[in-house]
Amino acid sequence: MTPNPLTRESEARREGSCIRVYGIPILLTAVFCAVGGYLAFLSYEGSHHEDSKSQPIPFCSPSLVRGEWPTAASSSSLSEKWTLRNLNRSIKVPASVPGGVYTDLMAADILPEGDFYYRFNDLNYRWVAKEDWSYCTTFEVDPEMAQHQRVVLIFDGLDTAAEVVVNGVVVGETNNMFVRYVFNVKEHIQESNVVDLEIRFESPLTYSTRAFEDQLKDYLVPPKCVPKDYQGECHANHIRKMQASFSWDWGPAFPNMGIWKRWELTGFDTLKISDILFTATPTEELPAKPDFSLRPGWNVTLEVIFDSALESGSTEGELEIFLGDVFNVTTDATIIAKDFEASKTVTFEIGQNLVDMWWPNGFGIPGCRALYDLNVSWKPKTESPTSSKGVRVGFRTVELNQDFVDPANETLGRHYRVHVNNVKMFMKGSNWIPAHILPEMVSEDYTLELLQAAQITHQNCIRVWGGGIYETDTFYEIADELGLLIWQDFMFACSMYPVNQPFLDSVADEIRTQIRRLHHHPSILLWAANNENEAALRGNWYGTASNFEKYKADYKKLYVETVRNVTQSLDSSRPFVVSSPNNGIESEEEDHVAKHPYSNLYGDVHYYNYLSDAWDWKIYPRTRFASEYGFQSWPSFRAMRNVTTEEDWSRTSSLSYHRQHHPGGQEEIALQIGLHMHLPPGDGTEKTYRDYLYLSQVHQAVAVKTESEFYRRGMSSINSQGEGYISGALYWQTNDIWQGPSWASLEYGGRWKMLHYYVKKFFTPVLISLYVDGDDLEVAVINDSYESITGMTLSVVLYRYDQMEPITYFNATVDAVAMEANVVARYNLWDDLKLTEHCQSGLKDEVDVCFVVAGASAGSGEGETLISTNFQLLGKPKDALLQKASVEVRSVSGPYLTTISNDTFIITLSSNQVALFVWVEVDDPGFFSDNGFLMVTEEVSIEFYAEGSTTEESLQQSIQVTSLTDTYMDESIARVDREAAMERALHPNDIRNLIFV
Ligand code: BMA
Repeated sequence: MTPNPLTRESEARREGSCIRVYGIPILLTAVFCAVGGYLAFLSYEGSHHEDSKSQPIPFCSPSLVRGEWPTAASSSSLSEKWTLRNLNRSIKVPASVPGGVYTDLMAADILPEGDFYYRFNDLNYRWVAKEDWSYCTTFEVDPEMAQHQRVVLIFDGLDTAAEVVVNGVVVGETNNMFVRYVFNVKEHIQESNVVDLEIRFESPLTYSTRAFEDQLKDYLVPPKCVPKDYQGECHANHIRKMQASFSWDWGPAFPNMGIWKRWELTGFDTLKISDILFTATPTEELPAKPDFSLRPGWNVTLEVIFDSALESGSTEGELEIFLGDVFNVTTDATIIAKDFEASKTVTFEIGQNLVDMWWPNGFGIPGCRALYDLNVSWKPKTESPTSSKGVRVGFRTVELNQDFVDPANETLGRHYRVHVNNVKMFMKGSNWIPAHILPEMVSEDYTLELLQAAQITHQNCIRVWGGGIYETDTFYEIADELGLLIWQDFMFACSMYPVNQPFLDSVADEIRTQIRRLHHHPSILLWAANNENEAALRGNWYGTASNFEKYKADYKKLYVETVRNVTQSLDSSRPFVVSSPNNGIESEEEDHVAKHPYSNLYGDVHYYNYLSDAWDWKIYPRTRFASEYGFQSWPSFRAMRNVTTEEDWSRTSSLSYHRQHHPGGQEEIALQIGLHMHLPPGDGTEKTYRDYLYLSQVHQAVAVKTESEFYRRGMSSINSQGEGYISGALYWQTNDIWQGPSWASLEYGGRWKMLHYYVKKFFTPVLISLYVDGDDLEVAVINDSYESITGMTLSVVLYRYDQMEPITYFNATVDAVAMEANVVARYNLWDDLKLTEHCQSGLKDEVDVCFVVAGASAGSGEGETLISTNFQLLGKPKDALLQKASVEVRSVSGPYLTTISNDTFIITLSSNQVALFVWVEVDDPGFFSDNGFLMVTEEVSIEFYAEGSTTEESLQQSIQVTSLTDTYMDESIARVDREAAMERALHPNDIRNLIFV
């Protein structure tokens, strides 16, 4: 029988997630060695019981308990009540701390139009950001508090421009959301043990406008404003605040204010540990091929940072250090303070065979991420209280290798390749933006859900992009646990920035705060000073060319002399790059503003091209590292209907244009849909609106698949110009900030877009990738693991769109060579696949009659394992000989227990025709084993992993299935015909018309 790779894939995937006896999945207990409470909901491929039996995990650290670490020698117990009021006191409501103005006003029913994201509420609620707001509380402190040598108010984060007032006296001012502020309040506490604390926030719009105007008296620091499509606010670059809070091309403006992080009033007499910086260097050279059982020795350097009670001078005591149950030491320490801060460096060696190495996702022992509790206590010689802090650390090295690709010919450029534990690896991942425009709205569970969705889809690297926030501690703890390497931008994006001294000082404080806080996380791969500002300067995005030298000097002052210097003074263990995109060493050699920041031969590239055919691999650059690329789509109808009314349900509605912040975005989506499929009219019916949302996701999924596979295919070779050795593909963007069109693969709320299902397939460790080059269908095998697979069976099957039986197929025996991408088979469309013979239908081109699916498997008989499947359309679906398919739900059964979800359901679909991009949706939160797939058999079963508990009935009630021909207006359109499509109403802005003529 002709093999059917697509059907076999879904069965194989089921095998991977649970074991079945007579079709009933059995609950399997996941074994993790270093997971805290976060991983309760999901486990992943390779983590089930069988694996853990066959691969015991003797070396991993014991399960670690996430806990509250005692942070203060003596702190008041504050159960205070807060009030929020505006300047003229017309509004006075209870407030939450930590929190923000918007959420407090919402909780107090002051925002009557409902949800922040409902329809035009971003505009309706803008008034909030234009006012000044005060947070006030009154509380009593223990009279003993005032007896301490030093009494301080510590704010981990105030957003943003504020005065801190204690008992009517201003004790400090803030203007940087990312700085930890410490204010001395001893004398105020001494006067009274009843404390009136008030934080007076100035509107960030007022603050940044004033800063912009002050700056303008000297010279303009552009841009003057965001594009008007953003529906945003101007001058975010003049305030150290989440840059996207003034709007971005995927998000709304909610310029928040508030006490957004933890605060405390605390007193102490000697030292209080604030941060622990952790560096581990192996005592032996690590092998270039991974050995997951290797347990080398490590030289450890700890830098313990203290708040000091003394402004200057020395304090005697002991430092006690515990590294899990692996190592402990107590050492006498003399600690010298300066400006009420102190630090102490301690070094020690961990012998061989004591700790496991930390590896990124896809490497290491499955299900095991080796993390260790590190606890440091300060015990002063005097009677004063001790101070302790704990962090969780991992043992690993990171490097960004930039060797010449050919030392004999330096003109061919340099690598830009990540090595972890001396092992080179391909970075597969995406770019993270804030998960909500109001940080206080993001729960730990939601962060976990999003990052798990990245891990499940084989991602090993997430770039925290520079226009958002330095993420929460929880975010990085989860990344440590999931093995997601974090490319950490500093928060500067798409702008020029001021360089007056107070601004630079504040930036230096910011960098210090963040590096001290984040340094110990093994997940953090590198620091990058800004997003796209080298490219902006070189490319004159903001009209800086006429004064280039001035802006360049400013650029260097900020990112090189300030950000880089502070970073490197605190962290020599990680790579630092000045910008992304950037040419790395080459940019440095070109005095930090390279002639060609987008060079394919150096560093990383951001590549966006919305006007060419996005499904054509030939348009993509053979860069060293694609750190940003992508296409927009809309989220699901389920997401949109939560925040819209019927009148908005058209791609041409004012709401659709209001949400589309990317200039020309609507036209670009329409163009790309129109290039490949039939663009539905913007006629205001629910059906055409839903079709449009669906088609935008099909476009995006196939486009990003095409581009990502192209990058992976280029991992191990270069062309004669030196292009190739591609070492990373981080698509833009992981997650959404609200319900609107964006590049995200996960929509707001966590539901997977079609792209996310494709990510799981195109980032699979061993991938077969098909592409057409001239008259040849090429089959490449990409293996980014260190295990070769020899003797795989490759099946390439030719189908016609108008019948389910395959036409012909080819089998070949191929190898997946470790860490290589190779073309393993080539089939001429005419001589081998014989399109002329097999693919005739009236006047249709052969490529519109047939398409190809392929699969590769290893082993045979019972032991056969499916490695990867894929498909390649030869023409455009809009011209294809597709027959109207009725894809129906044959059955829903469950719940079953699997390692992925306690509520797993099996959904069986049937179809009477070949169906493209079969898309299954339910109301219940969760995700499917596969979605957006091609159906070439009459029946296909997939699994649904519910997030909460649900029932067959509930799923059956809401389940909906769409395939491509459902979006065709009537059956006849399946045969068409550009004319008919064009006649349908189009928004005047749709440039797809231009493309067709
Ligand atoms: C890149 C990013 C973001 C932007 C995205 C999509 O430039 O750095 O600034 O949102 O492209 O336009």
